[in-house]
Amino acid sequence: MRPVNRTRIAAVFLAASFGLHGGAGQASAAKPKVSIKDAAVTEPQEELDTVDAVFRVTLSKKSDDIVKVSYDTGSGSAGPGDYDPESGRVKIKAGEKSAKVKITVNGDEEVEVVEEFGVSLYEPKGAKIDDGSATGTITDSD
Ligand SMILES: [Ca+2]
Ligand SMILES: [Ca+2]
Repeated sequence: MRPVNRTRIAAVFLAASFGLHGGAGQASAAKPKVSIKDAAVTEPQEELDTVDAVFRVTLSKKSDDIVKVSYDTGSGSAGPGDYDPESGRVKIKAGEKSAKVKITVNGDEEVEVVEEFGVSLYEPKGAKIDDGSATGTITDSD
């Protein structure tokens, strides 16, 4: 009878330990979601002038940990020259809800239609991507 009892007690103890561990896992909150918002600028008047298209990268909720996400630009009707293609990694500090990605838009003296380029998010750390693509709109000034 004794061996049987010890086995039962050990099993109950193991189940309790496992239950505690599972509870701690469930208590850790779900990751915030990260999104990038569109940006619109008017092209600078002069050929050598630039303006920043500012894309806001936001979290669905604050995080206790730093959130990092990579970004890359992609040409649409606006091509390199209209803006400076760029990639990088943006950080949102612990306790904050947003950060900015600035893309340089270049002036020229050509008459153009309204043009667009894209910014995409990938490889998030500490968050999941919700809306990972934004459009940058450049309104011509010539
Ligand atoms: Ca242009
Ligand atoms: Ca122009």
